[in-house]
Amino acid sequence: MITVERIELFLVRLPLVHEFETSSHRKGHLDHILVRITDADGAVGWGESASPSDPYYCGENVETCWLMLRDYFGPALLGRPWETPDQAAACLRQFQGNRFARAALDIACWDLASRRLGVSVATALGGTARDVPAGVSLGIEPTIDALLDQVAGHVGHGYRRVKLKIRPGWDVEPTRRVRASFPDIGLQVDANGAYDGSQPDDEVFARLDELNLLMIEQPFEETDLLGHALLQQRLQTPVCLDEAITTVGLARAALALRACRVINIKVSRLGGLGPAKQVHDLCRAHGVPAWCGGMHEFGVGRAANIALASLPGFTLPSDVSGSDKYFARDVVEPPIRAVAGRVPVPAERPGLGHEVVWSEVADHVLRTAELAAGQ
Ligand code: OSB
Ligand code: MG
Repeated sequence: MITVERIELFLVRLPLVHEFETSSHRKGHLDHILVRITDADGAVGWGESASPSDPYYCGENVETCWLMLRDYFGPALLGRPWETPDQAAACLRQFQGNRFARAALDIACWDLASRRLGVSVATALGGTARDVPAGVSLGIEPTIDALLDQVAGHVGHGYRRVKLKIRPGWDVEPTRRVRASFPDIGLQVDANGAYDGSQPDDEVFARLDELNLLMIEQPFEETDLLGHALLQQRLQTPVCLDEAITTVGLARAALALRACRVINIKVSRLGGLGPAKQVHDLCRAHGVPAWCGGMHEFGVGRAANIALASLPGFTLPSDVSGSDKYFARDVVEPPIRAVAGRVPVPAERPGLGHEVVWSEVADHVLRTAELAAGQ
């Protein structure tokens, strides 16, 4: 049995090497919460909450995550014995929602439990791939030429799949120009819900449908399964859902309603590796292609994404680029890097397979908190 006796929270700020703009906002640095758990034998596990600082992508933000971890999730896990990460997750079952916060502790429990067994998280999950195909997600740029430069840089670096952020007014033309300049890459777009779901006949979609895209991700808002189903009926291009799939039940509903033909599986959005694996298993059982999405994770969360993406149902390239795309310095060693567009899975190393470098955390930490059993 494993009993977590200490939980430390670290709010860490890393600057981005290149500003990132989506349909909703622009950012130059990221504040994520790193979590370190220590059990009664002194074994340690790390997790990350990759919640954005502001509630544009989802209802959570970094302060709600801090509060949930400090006042609810942390105290509910402390001092409660468990054997598997699924049992650890069950300690938080009485609480609703707040999945980005939940994911941090879930990842830390997977890391700690796998380290104790001397296996990697990838192996503990049932992952088999030795490396995973990685794609880059590119933000909205000031000009189409600047976007073309970004695509050229990443394709030159070996990436073979590119995702473009779109919004009304920045959609068909930039996508068409990228397609024309890079006819052979895997290309897809992500709207983060910026279009009006009552208009599935918007001609933008018919025009995007002609550009040989791998998918159109989350065109409408989070809860609009019907709008996505009506759009999917009109398109050859698969609709992919991201924000909409916050639970295993919603994944089941989306597939039953034919609201999408692809699912973006995110550890953070689903509240941990356990539920993310369940959505993976569902997609696999239905023959629905899946891929692993990202939230600009630091090395801890990124390593968890890579472990997940090593499962056999991830048949499309994932948003698991090398962390050098985002950060000059990351918090783990060895650094996470793509080689010829693929990221290696550290399947032979215990736990997440990338060790947290304490000095990097210390150099970038904004705030800490510590919870101990019996306090
Ligand atoms: O919608 O997939 C998204 C980043 C932050 C918030 C939402 C999204 C993204 C990305 C980046 O697209 C994916 C990555 O981590 O590389
Ligand atoms: Mg997305």
